Amino acid sequence: MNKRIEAALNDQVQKESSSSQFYLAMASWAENNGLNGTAKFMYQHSDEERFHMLKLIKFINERGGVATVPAVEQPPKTFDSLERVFELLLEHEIMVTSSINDVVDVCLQEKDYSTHNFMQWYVSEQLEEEALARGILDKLRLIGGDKGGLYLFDRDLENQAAKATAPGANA
Ligand code: OFO
Repeated sequence: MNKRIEAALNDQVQKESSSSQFYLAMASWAENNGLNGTAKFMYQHSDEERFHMLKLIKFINERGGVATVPAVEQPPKTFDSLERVFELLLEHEIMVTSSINDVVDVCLQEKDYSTHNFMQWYVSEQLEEEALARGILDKLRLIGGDKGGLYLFDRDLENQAAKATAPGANA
């Protein structure tokens, strides 16, 4: 495998791993703050990020490169509010999108069209994740400080997480 491509993919492995840790910290915070639906949603999101990392590791190794398993990063222990959690999630996804774009750029520079093709899955995934985070944040801003609204919001996220894990659903 081309060394620049290998380095770019390994850098992405680290980003996905840190996303997984970040969302795990959010899940744990939500669980400790009575937001069980949000916690389920975040635990699931954390698992998805681990899957994104594994997919990259396997791709690198299958193509003759060497995947580097990154050190586990310490995410924040606490968050100021639920709105802040989703703001951070959106900011993080925007950063990940830009990093995916950088990998795609290296693929084009190195004329590695098969890795470019592989990366298209991540490009689409980022579009979905950013749209999801923006949608959730919009809802939270509408709710403001309304406790009843917040209760329904949390239940909504629980249903969303349950749907995503239902047999036949795309996790
Ligand atoms: Fe891996 O998609 Fe979010 O970060």
